[in-house]
Amino acid sequence: MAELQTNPIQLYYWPTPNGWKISIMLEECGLPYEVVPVNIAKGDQFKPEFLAISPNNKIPAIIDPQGPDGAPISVFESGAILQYLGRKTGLFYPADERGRVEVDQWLFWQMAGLGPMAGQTHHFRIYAPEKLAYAIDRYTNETHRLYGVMNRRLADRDYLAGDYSIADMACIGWAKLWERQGQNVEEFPNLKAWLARMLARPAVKRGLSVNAEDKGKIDLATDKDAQKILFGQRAR
Ligand SMILES: N[C@@H](CCC(=O)N[C@@H](CS)C(=O)NCC(=O)O)C(=O)O
Repeated sequence: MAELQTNPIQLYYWPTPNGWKISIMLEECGLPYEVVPVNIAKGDQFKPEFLAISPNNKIPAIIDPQGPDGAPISVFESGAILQYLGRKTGLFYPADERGRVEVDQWLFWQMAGLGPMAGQTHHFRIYAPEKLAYAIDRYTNETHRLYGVMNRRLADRDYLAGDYSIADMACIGWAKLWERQGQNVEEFPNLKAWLARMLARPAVKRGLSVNAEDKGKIDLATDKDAQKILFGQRAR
């Protein structure tokens, strides 16, 4: 794939579960890319040049200088980026309709379920200045339910949808943080085995380690300025 992509893809990124989806996919596909760090704790996501490609002020986003018909294209929303890269490369995203629908269901399940719910679980368990029992229970229980869904799905298969796909890639970064979500992976043996399978993949290891050192630059649980930037947002 690298030989077809002569100009690197620009990956607007910070090392978080949503950012990892794309660093993992780019590593799996062997596509050349350059990381553009977007420090979301410092407000880089509100810079006009970033908003021009990611109007929702969130990472990840990409610019592919070799987009459709060879013209540049930018893409935001991690699920849309995964689908775009899957279509572009023909990798990890089946071309046949049945296979594609299978992957789409589990990709959207992650995008609308596991990601947002586990994100709220992190928020109320770790970052919220007040420990609100109702919110903690609500999101911890919902994350538990979602882990159960995934565990059942994986009872008779190695991957969420057909072969290893973008649906699995979307879930890895979230599921690996099960402890922070107040979960016990021992309750979900099929998910545990899947996670071990995913984390053993060299490209997943590389994807998860992209700019890992940046992670340590923010402690969202204590950094009041970062909390204000990330948790107090209103329409601009
Ligand atoms: N639905 C979006 C969610 C992305 C998202 O939540 N990104 C977070 C980091 S994991 C972010 O950039 N937050 C910055 C902000 O909210 O200002 C996607 O999947 O791309």
